[in-house]
Amino acid sequence: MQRVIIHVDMDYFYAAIEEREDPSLKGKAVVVCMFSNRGESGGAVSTSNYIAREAGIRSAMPCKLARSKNPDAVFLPVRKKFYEEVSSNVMEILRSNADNEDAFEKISIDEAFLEVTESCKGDYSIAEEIGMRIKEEVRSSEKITCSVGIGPNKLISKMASSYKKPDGITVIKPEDVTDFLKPMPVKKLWGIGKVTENKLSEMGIRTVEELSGRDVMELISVFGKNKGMWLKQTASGIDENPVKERTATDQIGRMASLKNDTRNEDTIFSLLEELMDDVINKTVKRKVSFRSVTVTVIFSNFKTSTKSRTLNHAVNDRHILNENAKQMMQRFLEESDLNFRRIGVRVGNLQESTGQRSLFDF
Ligand code: TTP
Ligand code: CA
Repeated sequence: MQRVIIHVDMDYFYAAIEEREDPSLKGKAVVVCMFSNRGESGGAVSTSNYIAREAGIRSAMPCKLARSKNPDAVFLPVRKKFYEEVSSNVMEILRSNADNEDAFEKISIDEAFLEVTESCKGDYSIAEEIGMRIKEEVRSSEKITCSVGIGPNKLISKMASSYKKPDGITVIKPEDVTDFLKPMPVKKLWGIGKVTENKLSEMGIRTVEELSGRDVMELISVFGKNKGMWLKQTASGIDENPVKERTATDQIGRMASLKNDTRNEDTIFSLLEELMDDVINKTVKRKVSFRSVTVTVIFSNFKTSTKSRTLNHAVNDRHILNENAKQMMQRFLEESDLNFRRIGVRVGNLQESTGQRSLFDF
């Protein structure tokens, strides 16, 4: 039987929760801000409601700039812990609508996939009823709205949920996939970033239809084998990845702001050391090894960039973490002349340590 997958994305999530908590915000522009440790003058927009978006306020924009775009907007500080509680209530509702416990995959604080192939026996009208039921359950339990996408795989359901927002539901049956994708600009394809978009544009490819019409060998010659094949498949609406739980505990990370924006290597590396110590201590406490190392930098203009490495095998080794994280941080310093604002390091692909000793044990 062909799979049927639902993707759910909460609408303007943090701001929607704030609206719910304070009915006097209704009808006003609401902006939720991540204020930095430098108080209200710093910080970036986490999200805003749709009224605020009309004024051009967007996620990741400096709060100062947002304020200049709509001085009447209400600015509120992020209450992450609280949103996480709402998120876990929502996730429970979503999980309970999946075929079984394992047919569920949370992908962020406000998004998840669930497979309903068995519950709807491949029938899209039943799948749509499940989608409507989810919307109703979330609305009555949490008093907020979500947008739902339904399709034959994760790629299509994810793109369908953002097709009509807020409070939308979009059903794309297998026979409608091609028409759904064809006119879209390639940047709308899930997984295509700015760099790929630009490269494709240089090749004269702007729409998904244009991309799917290209020979796979041509794409491979530009993007390499894996990416070239992935692009061809994605443009054809093919995605065979299973819906599979990726627990948030699959990663351990820490992030912190530098006291001032800086490019001073000593300052940056000494904060990195501190973060790495914390991370490695947590892995020891949890008795896990890691196979990937990721370093994140948020630059003074709020641009965020990450670099990742996958190791040959899982280790719990402070020196290996040190070496990889420092090399990636060095690359960031070489590649950009912006000041650094915030840095982070995390390890992932965690596995239970099997008792073998690592350098760290000595
Ligand atoms: P999104 O789903 O990207 O955005 P949203 O739910 O606010 O709005 P939409 O209706 O368009 O889906 O992100 C979910 C939450 O994650 C968002 O409410 C706040 C947080 N977030 C940040 O803190 N910083 C960011 O840069 C982004 C994009 C999101
Ligand atoms: Ca959302």
